[in-house]
Amino acid sequence: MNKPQKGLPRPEPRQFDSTVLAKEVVERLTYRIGKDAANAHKHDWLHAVILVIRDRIIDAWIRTKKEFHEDKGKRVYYLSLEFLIGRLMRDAVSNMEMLEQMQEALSSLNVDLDVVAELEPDAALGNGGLGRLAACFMESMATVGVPAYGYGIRYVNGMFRQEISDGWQVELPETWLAHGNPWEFERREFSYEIGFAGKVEAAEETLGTPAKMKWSPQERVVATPYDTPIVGWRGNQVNSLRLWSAKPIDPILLDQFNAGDHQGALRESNRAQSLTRVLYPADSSLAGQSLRLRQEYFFTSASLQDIVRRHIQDFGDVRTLHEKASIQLNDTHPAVGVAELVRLLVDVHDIEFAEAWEIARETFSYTNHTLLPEALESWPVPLFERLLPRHMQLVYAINAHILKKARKIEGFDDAAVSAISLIDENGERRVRMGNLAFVGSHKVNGVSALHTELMKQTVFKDLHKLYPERINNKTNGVTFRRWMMQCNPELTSLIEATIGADFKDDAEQLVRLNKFADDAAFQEKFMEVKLQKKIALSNHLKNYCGAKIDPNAMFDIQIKRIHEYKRQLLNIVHAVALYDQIRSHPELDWAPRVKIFGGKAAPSYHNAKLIIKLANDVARVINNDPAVQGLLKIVFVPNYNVSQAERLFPAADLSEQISTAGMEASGTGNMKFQVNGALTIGTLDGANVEIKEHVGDENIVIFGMTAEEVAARREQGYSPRDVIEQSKELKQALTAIQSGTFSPDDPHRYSGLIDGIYEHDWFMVAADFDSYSNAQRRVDEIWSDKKLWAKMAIKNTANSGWFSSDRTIRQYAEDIWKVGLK
Ligand code: 26V
Repeated sequence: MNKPQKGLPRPEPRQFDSTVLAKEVVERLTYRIGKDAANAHKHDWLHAVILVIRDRIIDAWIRTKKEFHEDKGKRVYYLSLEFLIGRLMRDAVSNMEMLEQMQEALSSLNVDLDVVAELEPDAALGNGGLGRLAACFMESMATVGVPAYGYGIRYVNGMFRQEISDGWQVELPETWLAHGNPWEFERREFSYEIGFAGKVEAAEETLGTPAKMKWSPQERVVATPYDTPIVGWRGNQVNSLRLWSAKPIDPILLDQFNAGDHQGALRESNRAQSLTRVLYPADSSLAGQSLRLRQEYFFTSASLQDIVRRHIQDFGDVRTLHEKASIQLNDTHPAVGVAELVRLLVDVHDIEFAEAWEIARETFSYTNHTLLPEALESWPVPLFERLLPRHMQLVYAINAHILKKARKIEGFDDAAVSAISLIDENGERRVRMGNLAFVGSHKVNGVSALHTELMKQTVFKDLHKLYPERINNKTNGVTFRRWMMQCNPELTSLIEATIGADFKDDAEQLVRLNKFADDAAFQEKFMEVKLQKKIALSNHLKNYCGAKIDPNAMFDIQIKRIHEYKRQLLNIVHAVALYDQIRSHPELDWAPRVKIFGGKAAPSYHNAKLIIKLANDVARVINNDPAVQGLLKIVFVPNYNVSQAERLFPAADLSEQISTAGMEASGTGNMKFQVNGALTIGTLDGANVEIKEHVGDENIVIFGMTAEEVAARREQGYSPRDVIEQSKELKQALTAIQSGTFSPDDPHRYSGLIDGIYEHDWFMVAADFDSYSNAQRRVDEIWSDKKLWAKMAIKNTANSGWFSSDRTIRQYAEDIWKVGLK
């Protein structure tokens, strides 16, 4: 429907009816792509459809920009090294409320929208949760009316494509730009120069302390932006995602080239371009790689130069930046921005350090996404100093400023001072990016209630003492447009038929479903939708990876990055134990289960890759054993990504959220399962705690140690060997894996992995095993009572509304950004 727009009337409102759309699609195909309908490939149709939608979005985009310009309000800048967007077409059509008309238009041309939609590559510019959260936030900011810009990197190769070869993960480059990207617009006129290395000298006038300086970089590249429009629900507002690409200053050094030094002439150009070539495919730990620091500084500097340029253009005086701009640092990846903004203010705009520091702190805020020590970024001082000599000076200046303040406070001993220092002096000296982000921000947030408390008690304990008002909680959320309305239109229609359409604008209206939880007719319809989605997934998996699964079995799904703390291993060991039990007691009434796994391992993470191999080895044995046919099946879905996720969440019965308590900052997959009516089996970790509070204790299956118990147990020193000796079920399963039952070709393949459990079991797989196994029995019992299962599933969907990223964004807007909503 063509909505009346407030503000500026459109000169010529575009029409949305299907005959007009069909005509436009053919027109784009002819004049933009140069094909006629008879010769068009499916890709050409996709392209033509995108161009038609894009034009309508552009109308709203231009209007939004104009409104921003006129209202002169505060803007939000979301700086993130990752945006894990997935496909954009369905999101755009559906948010523009053109889905049915476009489907009709295409079918009049004998083209199936679903078929062409499948051809769109995923924009996979992120690793996992942190990147996907940034994508959900971009959509929610456009929906709730936050005037926002996302800033990141336009990687040529995003997250690698995972193939499974003989059960092992193989990484292949993902070339999402191969067919061009119709969503982006290059904006060369907003290019900036970015410097690296070189020397720092006193500036001509050396006013202020510490003084203004002149940095002459040894190396320079150009950052050129590409803008993608991000359209909110009902097309109300369209924000920009601005992604930077690195280009050489001189595209070709012609003289050098003509003089015969072909390689030399191209070297500089290649060096520049390699900056934005590839996303780092790790989600924790980084062995001090300078290319990564270069990427971080490159995109942060470009973004800050752009923000400052826009501010001066609109408001004239850089001193009011903090009143008109709020910059959110998505983890520490853009934390060097704190020093960069101070540099721009002091060295370029002649502001005294003390004032520059105040402006910076008022402008920035920082979100922490992990407490894992290996994922907390820090850079060796020599590397930082060589690459960013001026920033190193400023880090020292900021540090002196902070430590001076701390030393004045009673009870702040040497240990506390050294904990808050921006420089880690234990061993090789390193710059602590978390501390830099913390001191350079007026607000620092965690991503679930538990995670926020743990931040106060652990990594930021002493900084929290110094700045007790700074840490705050903003529990994550997910966009219901993608994670319910687009990926599960069947459920969306059922809900609309039951409680009306209000939930589409306000997810919390879903609570009205609570009163249907006991209604037999509704239960039947709800489970019928679930079955349909399970049939759709089964059909898909058959084509996609040859897996044959029975839609009537319980779909028990764990999909997320592979990491030891997420404990896919616990799930696999449980599968082995279950396999053993079914074979020993074939007479019992087993609930048929399909355990589905999906996820990528960091290429350098040995144990994570071994866990993938183990899942595949165990699958091969179990799936080929007639003794458990129809009762237990294991599937590893290759190349788990946003598009696979959209098929998996709606089809899930059981959501596995089984991290070692205290280690998963929030989780967002847990929310996507809940929205789609899966029951959670989980530990009291991250946002699971809050999911439990919302659905009620009786509608979730919780097991295992709490974060506090895990900490205490680690403190005491724990003997996994004793635990294993006392659990027959666990011992048998571990012994089977260790002795080569699942790896006859290499019987010792898993010795190291299983030895790790016996020797230290850092992730508490053994300690939590019996509790997990009992919880799984409870799941089986619930499954056997179809009405109870349906009721619990409905309660999950009904109480998922609070986990909308619209709620999260409103909280950021109110408590952190202090920005009005439209
Ligand atoms: C760290 C590194 C360091 C090495 C290079 C690449 C790289 C990429 C990402 C990260 C940080 C990963 C942190 C992360 O993804 N945290 C997840 O954030 C989600 C959103 O807040 C949250 O739901 C998950 O629990 C949390 O693990």
